[in-house]
Amino acid sequence: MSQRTLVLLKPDTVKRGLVGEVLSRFEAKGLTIVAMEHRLIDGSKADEHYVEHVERDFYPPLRAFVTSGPLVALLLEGDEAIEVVRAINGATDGRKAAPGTIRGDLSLSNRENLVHGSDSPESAEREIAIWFPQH
Ligand code: RTP
Ligand code: MG
Repeated sequence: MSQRTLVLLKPDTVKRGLVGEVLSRFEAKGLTIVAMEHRLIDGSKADEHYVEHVERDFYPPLRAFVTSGPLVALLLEGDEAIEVVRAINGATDGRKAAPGTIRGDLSLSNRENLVHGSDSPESAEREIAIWFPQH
């Protein structure tokens, strides 16, 4: 079933010059880029996106990280796109993520792990409304 999912190329991807590398993996898989925007977000936008995490101990440094520089927001579409993107991204902790995944190949961190992908159809709908309300 065709799905849409919200992906973020977090500020570490932009700072490290890996936007092309990461984007090309999604494109090569066959996912369609429906919308794409390069932007710097403030703390309130981060809180909205990470509403499920705002009370967690790890949230303050995560908030500082995602607002530390520009990121690239993507709206991707394709068959089973939500699960497919999370498989391409790999496990949250880059030190443990499998080789062949974005995080497994390119990140050595549990926080600066390059990408975000919606984790369910409900999350995708909520996050797409936040980042790409026109879609
Ligand atoms: P994402 O939401 O970014 O796709 O990643 P995820 O589902 O694999 O991970 P999640 O549990 O939703 O956590 C969101 C982001 O918070 C940072 N994080 N830091 N213990 C920690 O220091 C910790 N745990 C998570 C990561 O940047 C993670 O992607
Ligand atoms: Mg998540």
